Amino acid sequence: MTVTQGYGTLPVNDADPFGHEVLENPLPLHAELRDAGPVVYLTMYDVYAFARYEHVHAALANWQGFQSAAGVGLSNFRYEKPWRPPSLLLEADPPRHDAPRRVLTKVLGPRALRRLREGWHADAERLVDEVLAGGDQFDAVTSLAEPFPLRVFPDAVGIPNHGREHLLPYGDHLFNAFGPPNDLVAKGAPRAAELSAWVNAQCARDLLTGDGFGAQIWAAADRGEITPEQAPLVVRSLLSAGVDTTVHGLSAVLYAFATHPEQWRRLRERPELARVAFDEAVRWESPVQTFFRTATNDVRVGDHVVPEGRKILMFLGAANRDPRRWDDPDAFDLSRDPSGHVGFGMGIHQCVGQHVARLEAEALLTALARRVRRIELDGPTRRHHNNTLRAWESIPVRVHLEKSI
Ligand code: PQS
Repeated sequence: MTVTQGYGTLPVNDADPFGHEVLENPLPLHAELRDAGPVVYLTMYDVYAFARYEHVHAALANWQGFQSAAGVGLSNFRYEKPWRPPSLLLEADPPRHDAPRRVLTKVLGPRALRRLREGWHADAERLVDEVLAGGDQFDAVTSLAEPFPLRVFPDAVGIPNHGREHLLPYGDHLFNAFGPPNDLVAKGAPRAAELSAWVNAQCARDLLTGDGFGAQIWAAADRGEITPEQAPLVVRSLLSAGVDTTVHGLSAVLYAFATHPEQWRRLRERPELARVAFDEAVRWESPVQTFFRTATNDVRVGDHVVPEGRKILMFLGAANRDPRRWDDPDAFDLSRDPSGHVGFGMGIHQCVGQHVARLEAEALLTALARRVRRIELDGPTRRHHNNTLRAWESIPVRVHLEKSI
């Protein structure tokens, strides 16, 4: 269906991208939206959508034309009060965005992570040993993808042990809250205030250990790089965006290998492919599926105009499998170069934690590849539905062990 608007007929789609049917399997909607044209109007939410790689990439690279300060969820901060104080990174435009971003770029950069590398590899070996000691059948989500980030990341930030079970539910609600106020948001709402209060409390200077990411953010405030008022909100960004995302990214790569035995064999032959494998899984699965931008002026897209102040939904998952950009896009293939995927975003907001995520993936995959000859599905998988994240609740697997270790 199309409607007449401006210069021509604007493709229209009535689907609910946040409905359970689409969350269970978004791929058919993605193909429909990509094929409909460079921009599509979504009647259900009165928003525009980009699903082709070219246009998603171009919009993310153009922060002047497609802003974040009106929120990257459906809710437009120009008219609606955000459910929590806006993130200084995610929900900000330059120039306000830049100082907090510079601080995190350094705190989470490849150089800073070098001192964590050895410990995280040892932690991964220990976790894999523990899991395998329990037998050759386990759930890749609850035995590996959840426990590993929870074992290494909160320690690296430097928060206390008590209450860490709040991290995953907080993230789940946060990522639901970028979508419409549907049943998933309603399910999380009763605990939102309590979870938020706990997360906010962990950002105080006196709770954080002396050498973690949190303390380094406070040290940047001492140096005047950000203000002392900004420091707790920057710590909050780590606790918000650093846990669920990596859990679902690790689930994605484990699922990919459990369903592609020939790719697992390649990884075992060349464990240095672990990082490429993780990026290819991020492209293939797109753990962060969607977020919004807001047009800062009337923007022309092909024959159409997105009016100033309107929200545009970016379909990262659709862009990452756009056949106009990728050969055989549905194949999980370690021999492809996945760089340029938009699974971590693009441009000035591109995931500042991506090196942390890659280090976690590398540690876990190399530990697993050392001991496991083969990994396969061992029963029905179950998706976890979230308005933003493409997630798994359960991936039952069976492994065949390397005998010599
Ligand atoms: C924060 C940063 C990033 C924060 C959508 C949202 C996010 C990917 C997609 C995210 C959420 C929160 N990341 O700074 O609090």
